Amino acid sequence: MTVSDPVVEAVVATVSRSATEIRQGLVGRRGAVGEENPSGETQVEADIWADELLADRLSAIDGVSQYASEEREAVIDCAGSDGGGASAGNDGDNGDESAAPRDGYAVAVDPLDGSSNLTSNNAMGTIVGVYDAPLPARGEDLVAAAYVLYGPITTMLLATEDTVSEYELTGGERRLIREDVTLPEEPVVYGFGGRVPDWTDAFSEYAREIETELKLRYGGAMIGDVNQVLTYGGVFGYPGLKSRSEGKLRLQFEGNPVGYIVEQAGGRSSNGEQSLLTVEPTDDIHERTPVFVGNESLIDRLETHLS
Ligand code: AHM
Ligand code: MG
Repeated sequence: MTVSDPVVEAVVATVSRSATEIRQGLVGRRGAVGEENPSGETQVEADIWADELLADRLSAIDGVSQYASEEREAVIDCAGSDGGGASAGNDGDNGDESAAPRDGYAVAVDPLDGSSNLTSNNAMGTIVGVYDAPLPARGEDLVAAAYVLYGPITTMLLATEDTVSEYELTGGERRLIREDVTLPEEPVVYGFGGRVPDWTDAFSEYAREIETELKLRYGGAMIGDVNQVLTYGGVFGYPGLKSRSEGKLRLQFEGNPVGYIVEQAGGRSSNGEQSLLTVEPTDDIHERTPVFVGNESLIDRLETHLS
């Protein structure tokens, strides 16, 4: 099944093909490189490699005006002045990062979400948001969002304005396995990030309630945990912490795309107060935010606790 918008289809097809390569290329790229990403986290070789691979390919697509990633400081203007694709190396000399964006969609990527799981060989993901607005943009400006889950098999969840679909990715091809993905009505699982002593009292009270009702599933990669919520129903959250009120996850690369997918599947997203999709971004492309996604009733209760 192809997506009706040709630019979105080109982005999705490119990510599908790249995912197979990324999966294979992880072998031998598990080590840290001694660098930090713009959010101050240790990069592994695979983070940089996956970012460069996706930047080269996604920025070359006609109709993609900007590329941004968790692993690079600045947004790349993909067109420059001559309308051609950007040079997308990760060395600070990547494309024209100052020119005004051309018309088209902006693509924001977390190339390897949960890459610290490479050390222990657990699940990871790739997240993509396609925005119809220059970055940083509101979640409401998304026209599509997708994530790849590198689990026992490689799958993709794709949300467009019409529907949410699940695919298996093999040999660069994507095969539809589930149409109209919707959150199950009866929630089963939960997973919350951050250390318990670092949680606020209000969030701790909510978590204590949820613990008595649902089953803990937390794997250290948001995409793995969110995919369980979409499969079984429940709630995933990375809250604001006492030591860092903005939490850990990034609005443009993680919160908005995952919020969009969960909302399109019939659930809710929140920063603790309002839908992530309605949050007005600051001008920091790497802005962090508390992230909560899951069944509507569970997110409503969370907001009551945090208000
Ligand atoms: P990353 O994109 O830099 O890998 O970080 C994001 C990940 C999320 O996938 C996950 O939910 C969270 O960090 C886990 O953090 P923690 O190790 O604090 O539980
Ligand atoms: Mg991430």
